[in-house]
Amino acid sequence: MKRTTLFVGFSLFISFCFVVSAQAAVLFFDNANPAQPGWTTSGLVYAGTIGGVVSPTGNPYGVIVSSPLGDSYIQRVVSTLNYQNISLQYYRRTYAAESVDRFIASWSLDGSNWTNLESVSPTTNWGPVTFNLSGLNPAVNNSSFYVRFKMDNKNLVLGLLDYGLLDNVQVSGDVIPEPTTMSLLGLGLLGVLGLKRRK
Ligand SMILES: [Ca+2]
Ligand SMILES: [Ca+2]
Repeated sequence: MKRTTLFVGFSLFISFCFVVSAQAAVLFFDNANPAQPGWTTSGLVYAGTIGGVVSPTGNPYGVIVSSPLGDSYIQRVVSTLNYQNISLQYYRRTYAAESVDRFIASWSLDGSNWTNLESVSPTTNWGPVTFNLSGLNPAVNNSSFYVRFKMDNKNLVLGLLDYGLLDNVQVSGDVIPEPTTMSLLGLGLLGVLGLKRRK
């Protein structure tokens, strides 16, 4: 009985170590400055400020400027290789947009087919917003998971610009357990079960 308790305790300890080692790691983080490596843009995107708006995480931030003549966006690839339970967080708001306009965040596997994460009306609320992508298979263990942030200018009055403001984009995830770690854990559990059966 005492030995069984000891083994169960040991097994729980191993499981605990395993869980601790699976804590979230930051895979990507920056303030949406298109000059930093990895970002690509379309239209006009710059790192700075607009209209005296201050970011809760500090200036500058990414400013996505769309006009009735064309929308602007900023996008990048994030590698989630060897990671699962992916989550995406960022701060965002709009400036000088009309009620029909939208700030759109989306993901893609190939950079051409996009699925929206959110499409929000003009807002002065920075967030942050967080998307738990643990149920989204394409986001898991993928060397080329795309994210894109776009200001969708739907108001066709010429001369009116819309601004999407974006800051502190962060992708995080948990390390996918090594098969050997899982095997050792499994063997440990089998050992405990075997001991129990022998009693
Ligand atoms: Ca910032
Ligand atoms: Ca507009």
